[in-house]
Amino acid sequence: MKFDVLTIFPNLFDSFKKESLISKALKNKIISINIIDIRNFTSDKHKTVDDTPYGGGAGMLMKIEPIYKALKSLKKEKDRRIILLSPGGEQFTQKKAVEYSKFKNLVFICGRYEGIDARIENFIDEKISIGPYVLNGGEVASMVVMESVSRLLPNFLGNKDSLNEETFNEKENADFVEYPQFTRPEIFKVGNKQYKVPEVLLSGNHKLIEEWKKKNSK
Ligand code: 6GU
Repeated sequence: MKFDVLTIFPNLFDSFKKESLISKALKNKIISINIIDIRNFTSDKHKTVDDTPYGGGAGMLMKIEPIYKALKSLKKEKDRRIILLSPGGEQFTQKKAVEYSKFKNLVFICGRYEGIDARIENFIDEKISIGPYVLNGGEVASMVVMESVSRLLPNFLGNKDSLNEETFNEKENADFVEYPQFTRPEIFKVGNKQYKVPEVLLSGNHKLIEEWKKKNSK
């Protein structure tokens, strides 16, 4: 899976790429993450990426040409989806993550300022929002989408079981169905309070444990 990310803040992705399972997946070539600085596709000496809206109104808009040129610079993959991250987009879900995981190449356009020149609509496949709230830009949202898609790819997770047992795999808006889990110590003390692990989980009785897990799954 190849991710291309068009952004004016390329450095935001540095630690995302360097840590944990994403860095491992990059090393193992299960994914690649290609960060494209939109500013490199401007043609004026000030490297202008924004301008005021026609007809007036608050704030600035991202200009269309640098984004278009950045898009044009990408190798045209056949199995590719061009996604604009925008608070006004369709809600991103686990079902959507599964759908995306079947592509070879996902291209993310990260909007900033008050938005992007609406003519961008002619050059994208879809608009996605990660939830009903407003972020400063699409960068964090693109990382959310990349992470949820990456972990669905074959060989991304070391332990296959942790994906199979997982709650809302393939299902949309499924309720959280995992049971509470505990690890050492058996008794966690804070002052004179004691927080104990449920007795049954220490019993070694697999039938009772399975029943407890089922009963305590939401
Ligand atoms: Cl994708 N972008 C912005 N700016 N805000 C958001 C969002 C995206 N998803 C939820 N809020």
